[in-house]
Amino acid sequence: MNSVETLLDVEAIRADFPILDQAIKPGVPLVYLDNAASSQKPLAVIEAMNDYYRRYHANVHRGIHALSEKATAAYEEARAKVAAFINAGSRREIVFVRNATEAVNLVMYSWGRVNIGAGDVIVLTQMEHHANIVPWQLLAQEKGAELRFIPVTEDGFLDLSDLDWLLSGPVKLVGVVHMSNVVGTINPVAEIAARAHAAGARVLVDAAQSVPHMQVDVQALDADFLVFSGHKMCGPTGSGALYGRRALLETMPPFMGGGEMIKRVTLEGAEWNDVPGKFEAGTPAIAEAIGLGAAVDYLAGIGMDKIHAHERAITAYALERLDEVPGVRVYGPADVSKRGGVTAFTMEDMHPHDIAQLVNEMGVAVRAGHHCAMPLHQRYNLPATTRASFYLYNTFEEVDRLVEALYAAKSVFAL
Ligand code: C6P
Repeated sequence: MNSVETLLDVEAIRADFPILDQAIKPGVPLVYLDNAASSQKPLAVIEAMNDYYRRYHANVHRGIHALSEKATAAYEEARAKVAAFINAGSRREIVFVRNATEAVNLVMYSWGRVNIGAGDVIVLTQMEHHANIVPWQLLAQEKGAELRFIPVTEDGFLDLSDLDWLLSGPVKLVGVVHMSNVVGTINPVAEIAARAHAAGARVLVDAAQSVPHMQVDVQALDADFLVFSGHKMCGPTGSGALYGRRALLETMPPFMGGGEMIKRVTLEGAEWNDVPGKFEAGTPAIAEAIGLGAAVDYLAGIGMDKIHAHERAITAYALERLDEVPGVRVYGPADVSKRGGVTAFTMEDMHPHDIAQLVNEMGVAVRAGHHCAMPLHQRYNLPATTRASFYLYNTFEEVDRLVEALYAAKSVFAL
């Protein structure tokens, strides 16, 4: 066993995730390596949500009765936990949303429609997830704005050599993924943000793959907006957050209209609530926010630096073992200090979907496809890849199981 693995006490962590302790069929234990799509949930999160429904379910910010006050306190406490987790200046800078996708759309509809016009420029990267491309394509079509893309090098890094040109002219927004969900690259967001700000642009960071796996500090990154989903970080589906610099959130119009986002309504018009209430129209996902708060407690209790170090060690081991398998090509940086635990690969003469299906027979859950990053796959002339993605509860033995399953899949194809 590797020393970093012992540092984390993975066996104790696995005991917190009952779902991991199962066989997908008799004698075939589950090896869950699809964490970039969605992580599993510890008991602490499941119980926090259960507790809310069993003991104090009520609507928030509306009632003056005991249950509503308790639910409101728990909901707002969850917001404060999320704010502290990413070092936001205040809990008012955290807007609860359903997921990272909704957060990007909120920024696009609210901030983008006011601040981006005909001829303006939006700079994105070739490694963005569709969630940080399609909303901007919609806006560019509506407004007549221009989209520019920072290209990706063969080894999976952003090619910043033409950044000065890309940032020239009326650039209003730079959108960049912190950690790629395909090649795993951790991008130099602080450097890009500094250059974007010098060019007069705002910066939106897609942190859907970084916040769950490493310490993220919105102030150190100097992000104007940062988005992530709860379900990839041990929290429930239907939870997520938009971080927005308070001064920006204050000036932005609402995304949706309805209850709770107003201070006063007359038949003639309405006055908006303070942030973040202005962006949370209607009854929110209360149990999900409380679950996300419990996930933050769980991850912070273990320590993001330890989690990151563990994943780095597992990824280094996976890269080494995958390299032994004839015909396997792994995409992304070879240097594990520059990447996270997302490992996309191809195997000669085998379709990525066939690989995923065959390793599933041996209990190994991986994802195959374009992972909602088609432009990045086009960059490598690939229709799809197979992807193993690791988290705090994965072991070195599970990497061995993946490699054994790949050898078995190869032998099926050789028949
Ligand atoms: N990536 C994957 O398997 P949502 O679906 O809103 O929770 O997250 C969207 C998203 C945005 N940015 C990045 C970098 C992402 O990886 C994802 C989700 C999953 O890679 C599902 S496609």
